[in-house]
Amino acid sequence: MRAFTTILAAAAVVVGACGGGGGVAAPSGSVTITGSEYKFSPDTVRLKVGQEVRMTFRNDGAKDHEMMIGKGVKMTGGKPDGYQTWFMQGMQMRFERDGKAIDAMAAMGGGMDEPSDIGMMLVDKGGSPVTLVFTVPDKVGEWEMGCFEDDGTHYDEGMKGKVIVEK
Ligand SMILES: [Cu+2]
Repeated sequence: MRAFTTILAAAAVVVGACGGGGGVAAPSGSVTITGSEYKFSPDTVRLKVGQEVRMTFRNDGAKDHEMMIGKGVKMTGGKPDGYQTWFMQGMQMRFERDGKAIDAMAAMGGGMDEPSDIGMMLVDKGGSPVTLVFTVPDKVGEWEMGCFEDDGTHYDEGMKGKVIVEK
């Protein structure tokens, strides 16, 4: 049943307008991704290399949710616990909440043992959305977005999606 539902919900969002070719920087765009039990909406986002993106994560659910992008799920004690490779790692990025700049640790809710530059956005239930502003790096391919809250049970319940990076 879950697989069927996911297929129906798999409408891709393309951030911004069509990019120009040949070395022209892609136009900027913005996308809002909503988390709830246990899915992302939209569950597929397309980004263009070089595009400046404002990616907002909003929590419409009754639980705390997070959004991070990576590849290769890392297992800790038999439970999904983040990614082995992080899409955002090493990038210049900035976070905003309620129209104000916040630091990466605040965007992660603090107290995390992950590096602070993985682009994680954690929004507690009822919390204000977090916006991540970044320029899409030259990391073409299919990446995954996921939520690993509650010992990875959100991920196991299907709280994941695709981030497709194109030239
Ligand atoms: Cu979640």
